[in-house]
Amino acid sequence: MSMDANLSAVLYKKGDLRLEDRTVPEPGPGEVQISMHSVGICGSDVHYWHSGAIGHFVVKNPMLLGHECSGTVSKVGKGVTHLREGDRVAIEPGVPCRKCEVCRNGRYNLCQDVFFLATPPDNGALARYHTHAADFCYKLPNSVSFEEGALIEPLSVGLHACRRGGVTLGHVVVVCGAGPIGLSAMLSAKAMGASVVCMTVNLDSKRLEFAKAMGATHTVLIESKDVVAFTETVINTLWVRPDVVVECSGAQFSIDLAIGVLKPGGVLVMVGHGPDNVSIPASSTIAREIEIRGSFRYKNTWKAALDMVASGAINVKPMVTHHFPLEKTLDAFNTAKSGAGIKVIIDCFRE
Ligand code: NAD
Ligand code: 572
Ligand code: ZN
Repeated sequence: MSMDANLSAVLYKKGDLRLEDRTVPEPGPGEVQISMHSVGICGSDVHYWHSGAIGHFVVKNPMLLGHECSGTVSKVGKGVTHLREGDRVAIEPGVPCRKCEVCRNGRYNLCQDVFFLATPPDNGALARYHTHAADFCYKLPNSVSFEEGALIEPLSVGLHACRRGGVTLGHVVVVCGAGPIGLSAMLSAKAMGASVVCMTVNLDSKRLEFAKAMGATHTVLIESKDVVAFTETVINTLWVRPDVVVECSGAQFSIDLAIGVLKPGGVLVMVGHGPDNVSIPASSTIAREIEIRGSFRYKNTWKAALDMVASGAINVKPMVTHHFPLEKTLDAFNTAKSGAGIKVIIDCFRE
């Protein structure tokens, strides 16, 4: 074996991301070994790298990063029947316990005993090889690239959020935030039948141009701090109040805006993770029976998301703005942190 048989991107502590060779993992029963191909960098990877923690998840021991990924099955563990060597797969990063009440009731994304890639203390998959529960690996249709396979993960966040919001035919939807998650929510809402999808973003007009090019029907740039005036701007842009707002920025301004613009009985889906305590305009929420729903990761989205991408109903490709080889992981992370693009992909295969 060469010196970099399993080159891996390991976060030792805040600001200390290293490339090192690790033992190639062998698949246990029910697992597959995957020769990794594409790994997208998520905001959370950058956050762990730069801050060493997100909320109470603290990097205490060296941890591999990366949870948006795809690759090729290189070995099959005992008992695996639906995959074979050579299959191209997209990986669902969270493997729940399968036994607790929420798992048994089908809301496995809420399992408290989940293994989740690149969430301390669980290692991620930014390496040449990774082993994973085979039933959380999904065969890529021939027409779906590895790159698209990795993007199924952020797309799933948007798809789950729209499902949580009950987005359906003819709905008017506002998505706040035009990063990969907001764009995924916009693409999902359109594919689920929303007739109008408006995106808002703070100051960054480039991101709105991007959103428009990817299919947002309307875009509104937040330039003022006056939420009441801005609420009017959004309603005047749409001519109606939205049925659903999918909040993908985590900003207080955006939550105030969401509740201000929604139609009576409308639904606010909270996806963005900002300050831990945000305030809610109480009277407006109570008197207009606004429903506020949390949205956490995803469940049962991979098959639908892959079908949507394979059929062309959803096009995630424009989101990818940069590629780096695994050896250039630090450059990739610096680019992601700079905000220069939308989605940075690391190619883990050897040239
Ligand atoms: P991102 O930082 O790339 O995008 C956020 C966007 O929001 C940026 O474009 C920013 O300009 C914009 N923004 C900032 N303030 C705003 C405001 N007041 N109004 C509107 N837009 C504003 O991040 P991302 O990768 O797209 O993720 C978005 C959020 O979703 C993050 O908070 C992330 O932690 C969260 N997230 C949640 C889940 C979940 O399961 N709930 C999963 C993945 C990501
Ligand atoms: O793609 C999964 C994902 N989830 C994010 C952020 C980025 N990517 N979430 C926001 C933070 N929460 S958390 O529970 N956490 C740190 C584990 O606060 C998870 C969901
Ligand atoms: Zn993520």
